[in-house]
Amino acid sequence: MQQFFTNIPEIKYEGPQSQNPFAFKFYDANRIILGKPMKEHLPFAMAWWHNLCAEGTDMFGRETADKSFGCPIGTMEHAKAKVDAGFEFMQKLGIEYFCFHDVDLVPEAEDINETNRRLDEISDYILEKMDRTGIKCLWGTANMFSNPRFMSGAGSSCSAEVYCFAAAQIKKALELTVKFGGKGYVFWGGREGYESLINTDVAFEEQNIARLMKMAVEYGRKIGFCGDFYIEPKPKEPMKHQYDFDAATSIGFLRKYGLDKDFKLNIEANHATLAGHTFQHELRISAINGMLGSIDANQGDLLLGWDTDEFPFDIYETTLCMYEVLKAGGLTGGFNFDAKNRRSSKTFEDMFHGFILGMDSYALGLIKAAKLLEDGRIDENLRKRYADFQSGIGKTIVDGTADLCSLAEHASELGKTSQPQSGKQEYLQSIVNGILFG
Ligand code: XLS
Ligand code: CA
Ligand code: CA
Repeated sequence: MQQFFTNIPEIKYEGPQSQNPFAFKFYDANRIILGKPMKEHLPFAMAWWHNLCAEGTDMFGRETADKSFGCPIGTMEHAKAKVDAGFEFMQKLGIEYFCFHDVDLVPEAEDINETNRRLDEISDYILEKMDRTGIKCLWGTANMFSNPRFMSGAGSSCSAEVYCFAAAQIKKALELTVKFGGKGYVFWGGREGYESLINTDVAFEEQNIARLMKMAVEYGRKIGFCGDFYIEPKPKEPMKHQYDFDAATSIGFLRKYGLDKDFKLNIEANHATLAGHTFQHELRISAINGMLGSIDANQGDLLLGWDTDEFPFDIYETTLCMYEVLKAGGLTGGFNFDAKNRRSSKTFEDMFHGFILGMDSYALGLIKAAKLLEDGRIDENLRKRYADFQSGIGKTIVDGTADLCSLAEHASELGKTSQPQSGKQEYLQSIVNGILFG
């Protein structure tokens, strides 16, 4: 087996003072945080597409990074070299999971039967590597957005033939996910949206997407998939408007079509900010609805209106994310680095720097979030803020014994009310700063 990263050492923890570019400063896999090793709090995954396939192209320019791994791109030889490179990469970083789209693994052929044959061949090869290394699959998905046939959507397409191809890809991707023992299966509806309502039957498209998801659940359960299905919300890009706009919209859709028992959400940081929300908001909305499944751990650029998929480095964000995750009792999924190097970060070393940055940022976020919880002042403030509802008239509202008349009578007895107590936002923000930098 060929090795590709021979000049890069195994990445180990050396502590915050280390200046070694190939060492973790905060990610210490076996350090116990709140009774659990860091690596159990943070099941990290490598995204096949960004790390092994993306070569730095953008709308204005061709490849800057060489991901040929010594083989002609578009061949099965190259597909296998990517597997070798991927497993070597994950092992050097101590990453235990990967995520994939069907067409990340092999070059897509003209005929779907040939693509599927290639997928059988590569998945045997991947399975051998998984057995040998203990590396696991976090989730699989079908790419139903790159092929031109999906220009008007997949489950939302106006063509029944295209709908069949979407179904066929989901079927195969589910089979691969089961073959790899994947924990989850993702639906990211990149083309499930519209450009104009003038030519779009929204009601019909929504129903057809739900039908496809139902078929996926039925087939998945039949072939032994017992993990979670996920919707990954995103408001726009590539479509002007995508149906899975945000967590709240996706939860409403899942409940409307009775899919909420089989589905959870895969929340991506960059998609949250594109929707005009904070990452923390999307996590909280998912968590309070019992739908926080997995996370695509990246970061967007707030000055840009598109999906930049950067490696996360904002410690406020990772801290508040981990605060939500800890409060929710952890994830059933994991933290997939759906992140890519910048176009000018084009070397193999840069690939490692991206993951070291991301893993350290999440490790530091975890350490700080645990401190926020142990400190207790934020939780205490929350308890006090709503204490009005623990006794007296407030309690009758919560326990369901109040009605409009009893409440109106209370208001009338009061005549006028005083203002609610202070929200203390700045004080609480200074606690966060104290914990981050104290
Ligand atoms: C694109 C999405 C995509 C999904 C998987 O914006 O993030 O990469 O995670 O299809
Ligand atoms: Ca994603
Ligand atoms: Ca993204």
